[in-house]
Amino acid sequence: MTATRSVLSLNGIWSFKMQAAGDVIDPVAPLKTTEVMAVPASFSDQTANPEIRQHSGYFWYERDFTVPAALMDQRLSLRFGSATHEAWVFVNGTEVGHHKGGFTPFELPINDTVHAGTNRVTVKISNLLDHSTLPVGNYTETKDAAGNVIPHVDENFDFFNYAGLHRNVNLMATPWNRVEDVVITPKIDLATNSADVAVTVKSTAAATVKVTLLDENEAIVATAEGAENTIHLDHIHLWQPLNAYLYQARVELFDGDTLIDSYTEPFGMRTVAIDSGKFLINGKPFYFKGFGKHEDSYVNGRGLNEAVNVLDLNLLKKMGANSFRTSHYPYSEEMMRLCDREGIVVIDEVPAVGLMPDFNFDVSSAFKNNDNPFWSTVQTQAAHKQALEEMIGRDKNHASVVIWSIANEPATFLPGAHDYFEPLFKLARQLDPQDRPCTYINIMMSTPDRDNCSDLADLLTLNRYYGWYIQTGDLKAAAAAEEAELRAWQEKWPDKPIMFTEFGADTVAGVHSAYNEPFSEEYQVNYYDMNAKIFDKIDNFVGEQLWNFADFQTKFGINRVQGNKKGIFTRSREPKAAAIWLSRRWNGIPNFN
Ligand code: BDP
Repeated sequence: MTATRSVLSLNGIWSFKMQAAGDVIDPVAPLKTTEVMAVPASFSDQTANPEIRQHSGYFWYERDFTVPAALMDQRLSLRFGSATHEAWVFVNGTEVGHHKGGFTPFELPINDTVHAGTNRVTVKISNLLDHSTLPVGNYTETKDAAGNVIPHVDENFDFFNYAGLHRNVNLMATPWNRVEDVVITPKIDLATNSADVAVTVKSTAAATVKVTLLDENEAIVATAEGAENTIHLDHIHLWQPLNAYLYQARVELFDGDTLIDSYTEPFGMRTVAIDSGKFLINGKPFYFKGFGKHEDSYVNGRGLNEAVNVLDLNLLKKMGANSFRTSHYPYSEEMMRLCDREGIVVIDEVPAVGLMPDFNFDVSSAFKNNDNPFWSTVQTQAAHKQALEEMIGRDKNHASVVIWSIANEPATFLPGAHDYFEPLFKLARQLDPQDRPCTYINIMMSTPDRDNCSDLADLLTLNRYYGWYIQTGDLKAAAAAEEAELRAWQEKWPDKPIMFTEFGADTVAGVHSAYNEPFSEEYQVNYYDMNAKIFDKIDNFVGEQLWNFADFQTKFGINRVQGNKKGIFTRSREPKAAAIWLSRRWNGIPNFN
């Protein structure tokens, strides 16, 4: 919402219908249903009907909305924070657009289909995934007695395939000639405490562009005119981890003296660099302490839950942590803005998860799997490019984002991985105006001798489960194997920083053991203690992001008891013993060393 823009929320209660086999649904007529669902949220955990929760296929959402007559001469659009995984949108029965990719926003113009007063929006959603989508799902079909196709998706990843209108839905009214994008790239000189801030304004029509930079007290620190500016600032305030400072760029379009459009974008000033095995933020070696997370909470599922976001960051800070990874997809815009504001350091990840032949917990089978033709058969390249464009396009100005993660645990130990990833790294680097480091999150089978892609990444971000999936319960053997591997990586790439982006042990809160038994709270504490002792011995080790912040929901399976229990908090955010142990460790480690 700005002086020239109106945003009206369409959140709330929508009508809902699961499309069962053989159902024909035509959005020309209102949806025939008595079911309702709250938006934003996953539908999955709002229903009491297991058939709806477990259904693979199509779902329909619908509601009425009012367009005030006063807005009718503006450009009207519907904006979805995300619709998971694919959506077709109809207004008063006419299709106004489509978007595929469940974790990034899209906006659809609707002037031709609305009138002042009451209108109807209908959204058809698909939760189907296959070997051409991100995330990657295993798609199969069967037929019912009447010959109708029944699709089935088996997640090729370890989190429940939540779906629905997960983030805010808004009706937006903007001027026809408007600001389309703002790119803010501060070039900072730490020695003189000054910056040249490049501000590029993309607008839909020629207009006089005015840019005003404001400090945190909303005092004007600079003004400029033109669509491309580099504004010099002295005496800058740096955005620091856990000590954020945010400026604002107010961008205005004028026709003569008349204001046509305005938009305000917050931004922070900080540098990110890699040098001799260190990860530097504002020129100083930063140590990542934090988590792999999920957007996952009771009832809301993967839906936006701002109260949970605030609590999670408060718990994170209380523990002495400073960072997290948006495993395994871009999180809500609201969370990204909150991280900017709270000074939380973020590794931003595309939904490229499941890029491996088949997801199972038998690590040893994959070690034998050396000639699997996975990379010559998978068809995700186009979706992967789109996901990078949309994530970096959305998040490029966030000071909190310091690394782009181009995939989680792809099978980089198989031949063909390098050819698949090389163009994606190139694209990410072209897309990012701030030249942030890029990485992929390395799976434990991709050891230094077997991995095919580590030359592409600016740093080594490893997921390792010594003492859990291998050497289960034997922390002594785990420690030896883990240390040997870390030393091998350091020898292979002496100038690349190394961090763990996952390590963890499933732990059922309340289970105790005098014998250090896996699944007990004692084992989780001892597991982290073992890891910490190794980390502290490795020179280029720049961070520990454990798996996972909290217990989270997964698909059904014999390895999961109502979800993944590697949280150091339960799903309702109560601390397990490891949270107390880790908060002692982390509160004793400075953010910079
Ligand atoms: C890794 C995945 C993560 C899983 C975790 C686990 O990156 O999504 O949840 O291991 O097994 O394979 O707990």
